[in-house]
Amino acid sequence: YRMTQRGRCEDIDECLNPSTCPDEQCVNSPGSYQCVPCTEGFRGWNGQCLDVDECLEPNVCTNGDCSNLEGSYMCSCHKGYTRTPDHKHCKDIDECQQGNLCVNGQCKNTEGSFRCTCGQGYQLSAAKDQCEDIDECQHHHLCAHGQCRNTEGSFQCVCDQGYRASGLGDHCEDINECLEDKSVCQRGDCINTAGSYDCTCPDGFQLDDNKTCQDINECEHPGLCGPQGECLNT
Ligand SMILES: [Ca+2]
Ligand SMILES: [Ca+2]
Ligand SMILES: [Ca+2]
Ligand SMILES: [Ca+2]
Repeated sequence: YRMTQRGRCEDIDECLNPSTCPDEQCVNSPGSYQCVPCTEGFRGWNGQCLDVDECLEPNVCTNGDCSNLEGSYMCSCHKGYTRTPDHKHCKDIDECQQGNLCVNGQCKNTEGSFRCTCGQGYQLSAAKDQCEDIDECQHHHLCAHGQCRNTEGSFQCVCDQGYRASGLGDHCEDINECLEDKSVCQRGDCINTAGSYDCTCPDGFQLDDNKTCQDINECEHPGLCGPQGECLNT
């Protein structure tokens, strides 16, 4: 206290002197004062508590942008990152846990992003977040002697008659009918051709619908064994 001009006692406000509480908040009271530490997020300066600008500190809001708040701060996170519940940090989003990415492939989480590795028959979509079926029929000369049909994750050759799909399934191969069925020309000789086969018939046989050798019934020709003979077809 101090004496006023009128002779009364008056409280001295010690807090008017900045050096009273240089690093804390100064709280004046009748006849006294108190230096009170500032709460978190504030720092004492000449008896007052001032907001700390946390955004000026290094490594605040890594992978995001820092906004200073009175007594606090907040992070706005970059793409691929999300705020922690206290809004004070940015952490990587594990996109692979979302379940709808990299379908038909494998999802690998990375810091700030993710990566799809696509299985055979699939390619990365333009947005790089999915694996799309490759339309093999559009891009390659496949299925010679047949028609290419795109399927999910693969393709199929639908072969012309006389052809069948090769072991790898990428083209159509001639069927060697002469090897598959030794009796295909019956008594004739079989000659394989591309997409078909030919039969050549021995004497006494004729080609029937170009595919089998049929015995010729010579006795159907009248007068073959003369008036006295009887014709016996063999
Ligand atoms: Ca602050
Ligand atoms: Ca990630
Ligand atoms: Ca396909
Ligand atoms: Ca053939």
